[in-house]
Amino acid sequence: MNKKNLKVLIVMGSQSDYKTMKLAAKILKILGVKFETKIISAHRTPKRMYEFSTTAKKNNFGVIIAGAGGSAHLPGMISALTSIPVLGVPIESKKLKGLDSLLSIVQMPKGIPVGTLAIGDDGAINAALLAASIIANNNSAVSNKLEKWRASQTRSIKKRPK
Ligand code: RP5
Repeated sequence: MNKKNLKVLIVMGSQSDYKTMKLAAKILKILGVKFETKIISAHRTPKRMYEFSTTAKKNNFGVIIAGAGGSAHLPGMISALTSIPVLGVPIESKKLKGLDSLLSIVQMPKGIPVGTLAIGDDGAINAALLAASIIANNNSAVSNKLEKWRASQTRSIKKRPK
């Protein structure tokens, strides 16, 4: 494993999750983090999930961001198959507004962790920022870009409302 060049794997259960998960990709691009995106469904493509999860470490992935909606077992199942940190993004579902996704992802029984972010777009963006922070531990270029991104966000907040 080359710790300096670790990549992020962004996975999602369905094409329909991409409108949210592409926000994670956008942030990683800005921060200069190498990443790949894939559709992997725990229930529709279980063999694909097994294959990617069990080879992710040797393929130099350092963090996995997994977005899933409904009965969202994808992040937990991936975490069961690899010790790479897994960040779960609960997709906002139509019927229950993502509460189903959130509870499925956040309530992992002890032993197999999933770092769970907020429901929907905010969760996808924060998952990317958190993934970048983890990658930044061994990558000074990403660390510098992350510091600059934060400083720019701070500067963008006006002192008074208009
Ligand atoms: C989950 O089912 C996916 O993560 C998605 O959020 C949800 C609905 O999928 P589609 O029916 O839109 O393909 O597996």
